[in-house]
Amino acid sequence: MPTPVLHIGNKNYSSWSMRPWLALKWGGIPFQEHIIPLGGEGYGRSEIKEVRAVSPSGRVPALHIGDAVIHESIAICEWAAEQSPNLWPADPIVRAQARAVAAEMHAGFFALRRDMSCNVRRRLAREPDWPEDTRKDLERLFELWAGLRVRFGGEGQFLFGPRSIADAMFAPVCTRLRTYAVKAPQAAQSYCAAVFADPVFKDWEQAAEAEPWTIEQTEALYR
Ligand SMILES: N[C@@H](CCC(=O)N[C@@H](CS)C(=O)NCC(=O)O)C(=O)O
Repeated sequence: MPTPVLHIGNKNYSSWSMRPWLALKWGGIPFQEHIIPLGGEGYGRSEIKEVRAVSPSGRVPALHIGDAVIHESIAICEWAAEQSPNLWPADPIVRAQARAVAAEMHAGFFALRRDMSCNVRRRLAREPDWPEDTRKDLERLFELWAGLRVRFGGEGQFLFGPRSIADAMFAPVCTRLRTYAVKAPQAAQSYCAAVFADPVFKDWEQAAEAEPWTIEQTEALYR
């Protein structure tokens, strides 16, 4: 197999890129990364020229394996799990439940995503007042995480014990809670602390902090 190339956005701003990047690294799958700085002409309309050149949807991430292109973060994570099955829990029913929460993240939490744009390195001093739908997303998130930790966490520190794709899907939500100074219950704080302590996550975070690019509309939020 040719070495896969993962095309991603800026590490500071692209939460969808972080997810498969973590999954590929956690799975020990060799790949090259290619960063396309987001922002500027066509951004927000899936019309960035450099992105369209590598991804049929005009969005990153996109994984190239030879001539094949896999877009959508969850599909790339699933491909990673085919190479490295321990990225999902071993038990089929538990695995289906892990897929359910990964899908819930991929297809949902719209208000949270709308109001808490990913900005890994930023820290607000004070939590903004969230609208009702965002508060509801946060309540669902905290209930979901706490329930998974109690039911499946066992000795491990992650949602299903060891790291899984479910954690890759939620890792950028942890950074959002940190960025926007969200007052989270203890269980959510401990879970995010485990994500932040993960060495692979730290590599992403350090690269995000070192990036030279800024996206003004994201930085302008809550100023
Ligand atoms: N459903 C897609 C979402 C991908 C997505 O929205 N990516 C953003 C960056 S985080 C993007 O490429 N935006 C470019 C644009 O808005 O023009 C996935 O899961 O991969």
